Amino acid sequence: TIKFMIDGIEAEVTKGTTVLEAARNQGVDIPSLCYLKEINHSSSCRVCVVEVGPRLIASCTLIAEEGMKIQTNTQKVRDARRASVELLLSDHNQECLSCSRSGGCELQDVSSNLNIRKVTYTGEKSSQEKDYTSPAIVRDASKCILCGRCVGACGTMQTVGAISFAKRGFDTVISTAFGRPLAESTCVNCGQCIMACPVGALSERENIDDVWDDLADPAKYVVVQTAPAVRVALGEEFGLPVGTRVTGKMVAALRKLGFDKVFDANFGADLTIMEEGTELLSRLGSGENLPLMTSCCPGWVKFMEHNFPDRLGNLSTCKSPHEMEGSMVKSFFAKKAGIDPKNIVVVSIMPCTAKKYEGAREELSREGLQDVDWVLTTRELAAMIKEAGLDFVNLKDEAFDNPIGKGSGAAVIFGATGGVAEAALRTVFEITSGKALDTIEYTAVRGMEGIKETVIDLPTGQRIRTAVVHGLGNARKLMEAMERGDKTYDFMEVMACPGGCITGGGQPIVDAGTSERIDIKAERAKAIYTEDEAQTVRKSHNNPYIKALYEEFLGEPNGHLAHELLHTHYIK
Ligand code: HC1
Ligand code: SF4
Ligand code: SF4
Repeated sequence: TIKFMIDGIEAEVTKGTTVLEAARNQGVDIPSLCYLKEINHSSSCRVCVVEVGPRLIASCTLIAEEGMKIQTNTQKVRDARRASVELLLSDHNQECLSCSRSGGCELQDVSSNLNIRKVTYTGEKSSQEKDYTSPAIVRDASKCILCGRCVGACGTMQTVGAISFAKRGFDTVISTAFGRPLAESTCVNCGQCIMACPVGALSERENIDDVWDDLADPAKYVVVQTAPAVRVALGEEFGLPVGTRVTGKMVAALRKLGFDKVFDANFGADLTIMEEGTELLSRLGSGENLPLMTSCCPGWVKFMEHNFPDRLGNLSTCKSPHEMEGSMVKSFFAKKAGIDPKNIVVVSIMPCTAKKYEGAREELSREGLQDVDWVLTTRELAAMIKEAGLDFVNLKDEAFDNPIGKGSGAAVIFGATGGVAEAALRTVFEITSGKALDTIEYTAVRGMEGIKETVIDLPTGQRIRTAVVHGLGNARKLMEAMERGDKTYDFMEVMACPGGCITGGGQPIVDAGTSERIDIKAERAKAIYTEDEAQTVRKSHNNPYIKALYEEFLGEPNGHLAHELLHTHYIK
């Protein structure tokens, strides 16, 4: 450790700590904008300056040294910070009242905390370009403050690099290669750039009004389903602590919004396990297309299409859970309820922006009908609840509708990295052994390590060498190791977002300061596993409604009808 002085008080920190971190640990809140832990350290905004001797230095890149004397709150420091923020505001589209980030904007917070009351500059503005081409992500350069946080998320963390700095000086913008529309770029729609953006320069393509319109149309039967990860994060939009489970309130709210049926995508997750588990066993048998790679993350699927097209045959042919469920709503349920599938609208509430892209994919439609019609993010659902004036926190818990409303514990853990693998192993092991398992928790695939491995020995003598990876940067590493022949697996779970869907690009946005203090991934994951433990049925194949679906309608897993309705091929 080393000792140094902050505002006349001695601080002891481990060597290598930045002054910004040290001060914050000490309870001194230095404002910042471009700094995002583990993602961006460009010190470009100069809002976090401190005085060291006669000099003003950005504290986010300044490493604390023995005996250093730091002043964080002098007239000179305050003036410099204000000048930096005023400069940003001078070239900022200040339509705050109608901005999607209003109330949750870091630039608003910093300007307000620095008591900035007027911005005198009235000169030329830089790029005002807006890009609405992507079905998932909207870019608005007029709001961009060039902090580079999105570039760090997309380039360094995800290794996609769809957006980066372009041009110079006053003309500098964050853009795609050659300024192409985002829809034509290598962007995989993961939304991690939105999560990193401190302002409203990146946001999801909103479909709230599309859903309100369908709800208001008496000719339409509107069904909603909710992803596993939404229930452990939605509460944050209403001030509840990170990691609060709000499943029952969420269902109650959806019913009050006017949906005709409130189904659970967890049912679809159980169905995926039945299909994908069977697929895994058959590939193990034939030895073809191993490792089997999960295909429920549309960000990962698109990443494969751009970067590893020769490996597309390894992807599971299973549609993702909410797509399987959409397909079941428009076939099995429609038939049972006597409704023409043409009049059914399926809305998915997802923690994810890429699901908007997935929902519109041609491969996920049948006879001219998409399996899923609209995808709303967790944030959009919160906006609808607020618009409807519901007192969310005080809603009484309600239960999902049947026959597509029950999911097992294995289904809910899909929301966290490792969950799909664990759910599959719970089922595959039991199916092959023919007897019930006592230990059903595969802890080796849990947790936040980038790449996790485990080997499962089946009673048949077969082995499943399993890898679990989250975050596309880690996925690329693993793929390259496999291409080199350094690694061999039979089964691979990949989720594009770090931590899995719990930190998907459609989840409540957590500002940079809060994400330093609270381990968001860990808290939401804990809630996911608690939700699993709270279920009486914890294995997909034991879900009574899944059994009934196969008995009454589908026949066998991977059977003829299942193939027609629940599987697809990505062949880009
Ligand atoms: Fe996911 Fe999935 S887990 S992809 O992360 O397989 O979005 O939550 O709904 O479809 O079930 C997302 C979450 C979600 C699907 C499931
Ligand atoms: Fe990059 Fe993901 Fe944003 Fe696309 S959505 S620009 S891939 S971070
Ligand atoms: Fe969407 Fe989940 Fe994939 Fe992220 S990990 S892109 S939230 S499906």
